[in-house]
Amino acid sequence: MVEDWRHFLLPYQQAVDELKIKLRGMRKQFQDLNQHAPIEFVTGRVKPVDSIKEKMVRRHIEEDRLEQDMQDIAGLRIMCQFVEDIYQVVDLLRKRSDMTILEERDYISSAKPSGYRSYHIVIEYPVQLVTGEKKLLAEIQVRTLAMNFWATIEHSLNYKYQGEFPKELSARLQRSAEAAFKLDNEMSEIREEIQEAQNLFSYGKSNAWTSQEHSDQEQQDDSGQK
Ligand code: 0O2
Ligand code: 0O2
Repeated sequence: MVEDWRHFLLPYQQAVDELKIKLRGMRKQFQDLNQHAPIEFVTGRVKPVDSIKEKMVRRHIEEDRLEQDMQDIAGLRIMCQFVEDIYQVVDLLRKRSDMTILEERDYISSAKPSGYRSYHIVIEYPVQLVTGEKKLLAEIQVRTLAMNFWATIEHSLNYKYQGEFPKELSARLQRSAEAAFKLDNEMSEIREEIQEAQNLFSYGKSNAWTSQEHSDQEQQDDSGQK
């Protein structure tokens, strides 16, 4: 029996916090190199206790097998602009020495029956505790903004219908999943053009910063003279 959930989940919270910083750091490094960042934004959460308990019942997971059999107690989500970015992010994760990839599930090339698309990676991640190192499992979901939009909507509808969607709604969700995927493919087609525009935009922004800093400097110099 897990007597103290707060104590049990503390290492998972540490893993989520650390991984959020590391993954957000990857985005910053691309920006620093003036390169297109394959990561748009990162979220993360520790699965709420009620959801853990519900999944244990649904998946017939015994409490003493929880750490091994529930892979998404620590969950990270990486949102990307383009489908190509997803595979770049996955490649980058494969090369990291601070985590070990145990499983990969590609629901992009083959969507789930619901229409859900995402790339799932299960990692083993070591957290350093005062009692020593603890290796735990975490799930990283990598998806485009369009895939995320669809999954978020479908997830909230799931709360209402408990997965038992009326036929018509289920068909609409599948059609909208296909529409989202079509949008992703269209965006991929014009990816280079979009990225050129984004580079120009960020160049403009960095110039604005330079002139702002320059004008701040000028003001300081001015006030220094006075
Ligand atoms: P709902 O109802 O779940 O959609 P920070 O800036 O890091 O302090 P941030 O980014 O505002 O905080 O939030 P955080 O904690 O990073 O992200 C929390 C949101 O991400 C939650 O949504 C989670 O649902 C969602 N999330 C991220 N990763 C996962 C995952 O792997 N699985 C699931 N199910 N959800 C995930 P909300 O806002 O709580 O609302
Ligand atoms: P939550 O709310 O994220 O905690 P599963 O059978 O789905 O429980 P499995 O097959 O071991 O788990 O892993 P899978 O399918 O690779 O990943 C499960 C997670 O992917 C889910 O977690 C969801 O976050 C997401 N997911 C999978 N299928 C769908 C779907 O059809 N719609 C949406 N919106 N999300 C999906 P949980 O634990 O089910 O929920």
